Amino acid sequence: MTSVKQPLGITDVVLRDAHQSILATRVRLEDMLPIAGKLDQVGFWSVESWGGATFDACIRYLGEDPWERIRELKKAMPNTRQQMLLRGQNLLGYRHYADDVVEKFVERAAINGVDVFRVFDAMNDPRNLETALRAVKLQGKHAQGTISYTTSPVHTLEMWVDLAKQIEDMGADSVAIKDMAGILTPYMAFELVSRLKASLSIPIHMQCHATAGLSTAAILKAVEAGIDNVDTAISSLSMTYGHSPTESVVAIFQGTERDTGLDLLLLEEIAAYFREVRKKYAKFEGTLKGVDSRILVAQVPGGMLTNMEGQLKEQGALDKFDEVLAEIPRVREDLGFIPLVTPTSQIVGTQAVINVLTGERFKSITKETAGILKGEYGAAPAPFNAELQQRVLDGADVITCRPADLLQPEMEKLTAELKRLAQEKGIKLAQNEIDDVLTYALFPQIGLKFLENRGNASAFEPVPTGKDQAPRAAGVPETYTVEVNGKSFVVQVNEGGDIEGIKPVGGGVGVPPTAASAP
Ligand code: PYR
Repeated sequence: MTSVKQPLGITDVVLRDAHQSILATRVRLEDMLPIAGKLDQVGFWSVESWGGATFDACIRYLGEDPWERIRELKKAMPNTRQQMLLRGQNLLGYRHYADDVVEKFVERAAINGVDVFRVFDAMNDPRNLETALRAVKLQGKHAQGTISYTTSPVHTLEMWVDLAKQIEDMGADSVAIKDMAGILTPYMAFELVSRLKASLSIPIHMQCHATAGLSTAAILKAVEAGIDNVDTAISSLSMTYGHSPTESVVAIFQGTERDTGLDLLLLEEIAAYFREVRKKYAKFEGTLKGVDSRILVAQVPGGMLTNMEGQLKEQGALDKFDEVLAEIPRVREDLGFIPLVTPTSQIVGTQAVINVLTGERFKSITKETAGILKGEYGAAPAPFNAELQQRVLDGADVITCRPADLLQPEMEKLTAELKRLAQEKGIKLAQNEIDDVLTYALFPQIGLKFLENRGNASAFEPVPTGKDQAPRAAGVPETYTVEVNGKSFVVQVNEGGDIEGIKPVGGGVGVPPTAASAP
């Protein structure tokens, strides 16, 4: 152990990254508020409750106003820092926005309730963090700059330390190591944290995904190296695509000099609550049961594997999965060994699928892949494939400045545009119109659709009940109730689709089991 003696700080991510990773970002505010009071009593360093994909999911699927969500959560947890994940100049979207949008977004997020901003860039280009970090400092909130951890022949400990120092020099209050693929090995975590602690004077935070089975061991070694805070998720919404369980990490350090001081009994009450909530969202569960060891070889985030499986299934090309898996690292190399995290994970994954399905590498190049090669997303850790770059540039100059320097201010134009559209379409804007303008700025199409339908639940996904398409355990027969000539019968159908039995309802047979009883 090093000389760091203060309790290990815990950021619980149950309200954001845990359900983003495990339940397709579908958990609704109505399932968060009943437990917020207990979460507020725990004494977490922070609770991650906003940002990442939740904003998009709120307006696209849930019909929930994301601004309302953070206001309500802040109100319900007055004693706990509310934390968000911000994609640097990409904010919560998939392209770079002008600086005035970034500044206004951070200001409104802070006013609505965000206390800690974890800011990352998918290229690890520190210039893409500058505006957001400065805006957070201006609001007097905690600015956490991020290293998006990855491995490649060009990534060295020196490179990470250098990036972290640049982040510190920008005025960040702390640095986070973000291990989105879950590939940070425990001994590398020890080395990395030791070097960062020796070189930086601001606190170090770490987030590891559990997908490859390394996360809890990485936390242990990071703590031995003196890390200040780590992310975990309440046990009933942890592991697989998510994170190490909060209670396990609390138990590991109980009685040591890094004891978190958190109450396991209180945490168990919270875990029991989310155990039930999880059942309601069962239809959004991924297929992974334990550990996905393919990640250790392919070095890609687990979520990306499931997305690709889906894409290939839709194309009737699931048999090409291994080829795509082999193609991803090659595309990544052509694109300068960029980390794989939103939006680069989607860009590289889609290009790899296209390369395999067309039978010729880069026969067709997506607009986004071309954008990376043109420098629209910033600098990569290594040079791009020169031949490919020349092809997409077609005589134009590559962008070498901070990409957002080329973007004109957008807020004024977007505000006028939304006001005109609101009048035309009869949209009632929020009391703080600027929040609606930002929703529209980030997502012009689905944002506008959301504003048009706000308050009309039928325009969005129905609230899950847990009884809808819940996955059925192997070997458990499905039951249906059918009516024949005014009489109800329970019909049991086995996995092969054959009828196993028919019983009349009533007459001592009992109420038929529902799909919710299947685990
Ligand atoms: C996001 O950008 O949504 C991540 O969770 C990385």
